[in-house]
Amino acid sequence: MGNQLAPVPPFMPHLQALHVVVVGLDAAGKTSLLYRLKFQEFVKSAPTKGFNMEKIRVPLGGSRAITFQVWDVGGQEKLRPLWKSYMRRTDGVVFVVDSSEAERLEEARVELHKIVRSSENQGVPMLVLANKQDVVQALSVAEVEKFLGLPELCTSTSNHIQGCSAVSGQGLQQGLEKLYEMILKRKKALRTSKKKR
Ligand code: G3D
Repeated sequence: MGNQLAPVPPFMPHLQALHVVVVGLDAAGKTSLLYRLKFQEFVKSAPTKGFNMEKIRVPLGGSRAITFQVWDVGGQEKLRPLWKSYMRRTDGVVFVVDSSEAERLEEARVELHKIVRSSENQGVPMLVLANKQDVVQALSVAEVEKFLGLPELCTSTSNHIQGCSAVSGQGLQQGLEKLYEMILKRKKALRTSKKKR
């Protein structure tokens, strides 16, 4: 799988390096997804254990790149201030969900809603990746979307859900393209509103 995203519009040269925080419950597949993006293959990894375990730079062609910073969420209140401070400076958020574990979707929903509602993240585009779609008993994207209550999230934050698999790579490119598009749109809107002031 390649990493050819739409070219950066010339009016946004500062967008050459985007910073995106990747969050989700432990074992959702965050590290596997990033390795898939970086190496274009599935790399077996040990589940992240709460702390900031990975920072991965994915080239997008030319001098552009997205730096992904991975955090686990849920069950470790002590770490929350730390990743919240990263969220403050991020261009976008990727929230990874394990679609094959219906019993953990409620926990994921609570964390996702906390993130979207927190003041640091107002307006920051969010891509929800319904991962592990290759697993036979995985819930469909529509089911995951409903479980997570995404349609209820009526905020200024733009969001998009994409089904994917770190094993096959399916869906990842489309998800990233959508995230990229949402980030560009927000940057453009912010610039326009600044100019008007
Ligand atoms: P984390 O970084 O979110 O903690 P990992 O999660 O990337 O370490 O993945 C946790 C487990 O899920 C790993 O298996 C990994 O191989 C598996 N996994 C990740 N993504 C997918 C996927 O898309 N499909 C399938 N079938 N499995 C996936 P183990 O066995 O090491 O726990």
